[in-house]
Amino acid sequence: MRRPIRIAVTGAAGAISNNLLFKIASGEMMGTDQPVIMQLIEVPGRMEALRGIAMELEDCAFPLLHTITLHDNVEEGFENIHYALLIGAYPRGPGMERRDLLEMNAEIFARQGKALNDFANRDVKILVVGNPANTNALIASRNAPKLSPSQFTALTRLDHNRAKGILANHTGANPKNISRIVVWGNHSTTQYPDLHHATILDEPAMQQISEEWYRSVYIPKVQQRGGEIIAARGQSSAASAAQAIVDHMHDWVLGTSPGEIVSMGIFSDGSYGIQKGIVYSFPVRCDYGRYQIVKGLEINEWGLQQMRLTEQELLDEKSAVNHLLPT
Ligand code: NAX
Repeated sequence: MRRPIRIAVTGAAGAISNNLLFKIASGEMMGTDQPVIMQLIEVPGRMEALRGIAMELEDCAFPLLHTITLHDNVEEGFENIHYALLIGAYPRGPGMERRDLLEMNAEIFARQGKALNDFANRDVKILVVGNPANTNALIASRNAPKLSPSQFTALTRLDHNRAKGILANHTGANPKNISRIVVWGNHSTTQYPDLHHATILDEPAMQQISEEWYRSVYIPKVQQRGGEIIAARGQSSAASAAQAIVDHMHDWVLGTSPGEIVSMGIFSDGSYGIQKGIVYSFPVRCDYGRYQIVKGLEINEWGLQQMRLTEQELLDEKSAVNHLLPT
């Protein structure tokens, strides 16, 4: 048996975590031969609920669950961790402007960045889920000068999985036969779900759907899926978000399947003309615990416009929090 790895989860008593923690403990994320130590973090007022979840985890008697520790602060919770799943965030309340949400969360993610810098393992891999995820990842990274920006990622795998699921449903294909979907940009309604490189049973996906359906039905549906779920359920996506977190971390750590492309929010290195210094969703492949942007995909003029639109939103988010970023 391998040595246990330490995984911190913030927002550990929330809806996503309620689905996620059991998957992690069962080995679905890091492999069925990898024991885990879970360092679960909540705000002080939710510690009792967190204790309840810890009891449920214990009651599953998962062979891979080595230890659970509970924390009401990130400084203790991030001690010696190898992985950080930053899910807890300040929720958008009625009448709150996007700028207010950005500022409230900037404080949370600045503190978390500093705590990662000071207490986590030097090789820690970080996934930011709490919204606005891309810009929160940027803030955390800027507050962690000892860590490389490449250690910080944001979740756009839910958008990627949605793009695959909705295409599978429309064409009647099995999701396992759909490959090379790309979601570009922000985890928001400006994201660009791109099917121009995608295949269904190794044939180009764009030849199996109409351009009209792609542009006027499919893209808005993927972009607005989060809102559609809130309207139907009265709550935001939780189980599918947990699955996307598992998929993102699994592929980052254990590798993508041969030939496959997945979407990850990562710091732009200037690829495809996207400005450096923002966290943007790119097509990547992972191997040996590292991700690499898939280069050389051909993008048409219309696609480039979509990519620029979502880039602009991220640049605007960045300038809204710029005064809070350390220089
Ligand atoms: P919940 O409100 O159910 O749970 C959030 C939990 O985080 C709460 O228990 C709260 O006490 C805790 N929390 C808040 N601030 C904290 C802090 N500073 N430290 C530790 N814990 C803290 O929300 P849930 O449905 O679990 O969603 C969590 C976040 O994920 C939200 O910001 C949501 O917008 C975001 N999402 C992001 C997605 C993505 O694809 N990037 C998709 C799903 C989800 O909407």
